[in-house]
Amino acid sequence: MKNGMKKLIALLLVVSFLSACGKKPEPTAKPTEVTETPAPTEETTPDATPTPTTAGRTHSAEIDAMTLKDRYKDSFKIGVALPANTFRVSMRTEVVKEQFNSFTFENEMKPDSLLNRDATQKGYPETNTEPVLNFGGIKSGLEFAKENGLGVRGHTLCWYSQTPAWFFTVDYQAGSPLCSREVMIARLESYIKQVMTYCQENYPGLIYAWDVVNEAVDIGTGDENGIRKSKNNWYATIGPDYIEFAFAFARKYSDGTADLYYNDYGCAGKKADIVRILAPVKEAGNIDGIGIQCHLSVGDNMRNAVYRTAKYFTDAGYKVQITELDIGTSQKGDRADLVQGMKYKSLFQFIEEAKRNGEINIDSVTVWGLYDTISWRSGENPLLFRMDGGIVKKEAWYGAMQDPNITSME
Ligand code: 9MR
Repeated sequence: MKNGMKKLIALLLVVSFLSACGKKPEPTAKPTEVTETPAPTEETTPDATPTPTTAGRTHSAEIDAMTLKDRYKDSFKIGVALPANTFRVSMRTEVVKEQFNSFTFENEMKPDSLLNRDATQKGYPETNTEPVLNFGGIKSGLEFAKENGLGVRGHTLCWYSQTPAWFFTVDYQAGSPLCSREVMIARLESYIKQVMTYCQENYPGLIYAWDVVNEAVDIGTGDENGIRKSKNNWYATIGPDYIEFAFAFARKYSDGTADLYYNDYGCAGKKADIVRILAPVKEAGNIDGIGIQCHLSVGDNMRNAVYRTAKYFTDAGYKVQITELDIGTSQKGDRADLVQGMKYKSLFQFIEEAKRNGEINIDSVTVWGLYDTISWRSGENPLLFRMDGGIVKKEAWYGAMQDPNITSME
């Protein structure tokens, strides 16, 4: 078969696959970007020293020998979300140490993990504005980071989700009435003070960014200003200015070694609202950056979802980080892997180039999980590695490395 014909057939296969792709709804983080049928825009460059991958494709031995953190060392940190049990599994820690220089606790640093319910309830009323916390669940991860030179993203101090209902009631008992605005402001201050102080005193300089407030913008079902109301006990007790209080307390107790972030999903569709809602926080000097989560799908346009959004926030005077990257696909098999790799390549190309040009002020990119079967979206295989006898690189990893054998998508 002639080369031109081969390319045409490959192109048709990719296009037909993509048009067959459906998008699954995500529980808390829905991609809102426009879905389009992307077409390859680059020529495939054959490599002189190819090595086989699990998909039977070939990749450059030079790229195989590199790691993500080294590839991007002059541009941004490369992070990964990890459950704390990772630190007991050497197969996982080896890959983490090799490829990444930052991590985020997937769940263990959230209020429902750090709050000690029994001690807080037993201590009431003395604990009324001083809840008791337990840091046992984050110790091994913080030690791992310290020993191996990784930075940590602190996720997350104030969120409507994964914060127990009992924390908001008058006597810390589930089912009791909600406490007053004044008491809840005091509890928020105490919580933020305790978490930041523990980390700063025991692991100085280790945490380089805090997600102070997570997912507070809800266009559609939020209040008249677009602030999340539904199932949001922070809003129910304090009111919409809980966002301002959280950032003010974070600034107050910060030793200055970490940037303070607002973090959200679907940023492409609500970027103007986010900037509008954060304006008073910025005015007060209490925020440094905006985290663009990036729970995406192969049908999303990376230019819109990532580049334009990051540029918008940069232009509004914020630093940006990609905080929870994953790109799901509803398809399985080698072709699906390849298409996903192309999407990862587009995303990394856009942001590396925009960083180089000074268009976006980004210093960290975090993927939301190490390998597919332990992802929160495991049904959509959204990550860079898969478990296959060991932790194996996918086309997605080669795409993230901008392997010339993978074509970019937009
Ligand atoms: O990945 C996390 C998953 O293990 C939890 O069950 C889930 C519960 O809310 O939270 C996931 O992480 C979320 C993150 O903290 C904030 N943005 C959306 C993420 C995916 O839901």
